Amino acid sequence: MPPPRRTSSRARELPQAASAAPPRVDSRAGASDDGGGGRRPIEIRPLDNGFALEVRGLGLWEPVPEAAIETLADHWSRNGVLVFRRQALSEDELVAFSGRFGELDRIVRKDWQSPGRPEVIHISNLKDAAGRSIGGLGAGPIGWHSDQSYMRHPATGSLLYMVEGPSESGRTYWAHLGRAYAALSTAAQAEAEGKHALFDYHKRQSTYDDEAPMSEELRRSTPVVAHPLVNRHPITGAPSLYLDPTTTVGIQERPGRAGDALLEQLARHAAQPEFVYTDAWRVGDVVMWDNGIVMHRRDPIERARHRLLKRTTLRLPSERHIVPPGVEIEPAQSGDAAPVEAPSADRR
Ligand SMILES: O=C(O)CCC(=O)C(=O)O
Ligand SMILES: [Fe+2]
Repeated sequence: MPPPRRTSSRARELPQAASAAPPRVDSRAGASDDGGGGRRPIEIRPLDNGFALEVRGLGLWEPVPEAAIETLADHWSRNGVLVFRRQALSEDELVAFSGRFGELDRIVRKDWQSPGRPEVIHISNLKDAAGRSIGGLGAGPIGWHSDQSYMRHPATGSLLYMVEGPSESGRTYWAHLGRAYAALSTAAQAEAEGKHALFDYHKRQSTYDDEAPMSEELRRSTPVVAHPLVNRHPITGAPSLYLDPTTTVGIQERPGRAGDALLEQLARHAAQPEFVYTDAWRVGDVVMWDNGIVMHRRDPIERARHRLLKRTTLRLPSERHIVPPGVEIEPAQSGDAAPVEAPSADRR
């Protein structure tokens, strides 16, 4: 396959809503109580690199008017990442806000779940008095991935709320895969089209800090699945790659090295700075992202710094978001998978 074009100019030219940022949106469609009986307008503005949008003027702890939710849902679906600052949320409030955008997913990693709300997981490097992690993902780096890509029916909406943590380390990065696709050469686009990547949670789990070896139960409930490498946005029709180098183990139509090479090339292309949004975390940040059109990664967390984020996971509606359709792959096709059973539940 010819090398992907390194320029991002094409991404900027394309009038595709899923890969182009709005110039500046000042939405008065929804507003929240200003505490004095009045209404504050919400303001939505593009952040660095255009696709991530910062939303100002909403306190997510209070009921957000339906018109504002509709505006946010539309921007989320088209752009992939929404950022809110200086929030202060109970777990009930985090769950209530998240649930306005899709059905909450209850993950089965009991060791990551909040003792108070099973729909919330803790992402943390903290340990309890017995030396056990209070959440998932430890302190190490996490490579580029897409949450739940290894599920046949992935719950593609993720919300992270920063309760406590450093700004100097543990940065998270989101790469827009619609923009990355748009900047590929025509030949590279044709090469990716019609292919299916194979996703294996076993590969991803082995990269985590602070994790026991995979249990038989976990192995059985996460058979290798295949998803299209290119999906189209249900509203705009804009094509987007579906990539997760931490989890993919090949391409169904290109067994062996050839498939691996194509995946590596696409992942390298998509991780170029022009497709990536990052920001230093601040306490009170809420970031919501759509795993159907972005992938993300995290830097390691500095030693001796405490970090706690709270996460919810959503089944985003496929009428509004790309939800990659998956099929389970028999062990013989994927090489090393354990006996296949229908996935009983979802993970991260
Ligand atoms: O710790 C982070 O910043 C990101 C963790 C992550 O990948 C996730 O919550 O899906
Ligand atoms: Fe993640």
